[in-house]
Amino acid sequence: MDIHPHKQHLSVTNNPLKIIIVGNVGSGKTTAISAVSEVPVIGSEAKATEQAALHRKATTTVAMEYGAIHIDKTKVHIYGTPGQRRFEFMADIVCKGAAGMIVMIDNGHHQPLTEVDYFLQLHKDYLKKHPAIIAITHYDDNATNTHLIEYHSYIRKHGLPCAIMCVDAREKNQVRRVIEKLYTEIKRRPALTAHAPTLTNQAA
Ligand SMILES: Nc1nc2c(ncn2[C@@H]2O[C@H](COP(=O)(O)OP(=O)(O)OP(=O)(O)O)[C@@H](O)[C@H]2O)c(=O)[nH]1
Ligand SMILES: [Mg+2]
Repeated sequence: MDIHPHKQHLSVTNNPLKIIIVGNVGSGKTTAISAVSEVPVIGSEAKATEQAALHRKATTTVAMEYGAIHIDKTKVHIYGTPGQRRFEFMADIVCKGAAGMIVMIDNGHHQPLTEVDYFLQLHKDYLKKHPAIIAITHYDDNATNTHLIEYHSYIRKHGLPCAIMCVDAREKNQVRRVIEKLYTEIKRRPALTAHAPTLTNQAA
């Protein structure tokens, strides 16, 4: 018998949401999920094969990873995707049921705007109906030479309604701020997400 009936009230949550993080190799998708998740992250790291991945680290995501946080009373399931091009066939699979997307871009890449373009093209059908945030990482790196204003000009030129935020994927509070912003965008556009498939799986 439950002698603390109020506990039941506290555990009541809104419908869960799924969001996904896409973006180029080494931008910090795995790091961001590990920094922010309130549950142990389920991952799929393996030795990297593409040269770009080896530039910063020895391992890369080969399937996807899963973490979760709570915002208000909503459980937000976060799915990270592989950045390597050879896994792009998974794009449609990971987008299924997701209410919003974070496109994470490594500003230290030699052509970061081309990377933005690649991911926006890859997910263009999804992005027609769902909100997204472009999260620029590695802004502190010395190699960085593309400035935030250039991302803004690029987005404006292509008529994309995405917010752009700088984030250090290693910093929990910064990652949380990006997810909260996306959450706000999702809540602001209920008509578009209302018909998204119901999320049934709790983990990857
Ligand atoms: N200096 C700096 N390092 C960062 C920043 N964000 C992430 N990193 C580092 O960059 C690396 C990112 O690696 P991952 O998180 O594995 O990148 P990923 O996007 O999951 O890469 P794939 O799975 O290969 O697509 C890690 O070593 C992080 O510590 C940042 O803003 N500045
Ligand atoms: Mg990864």
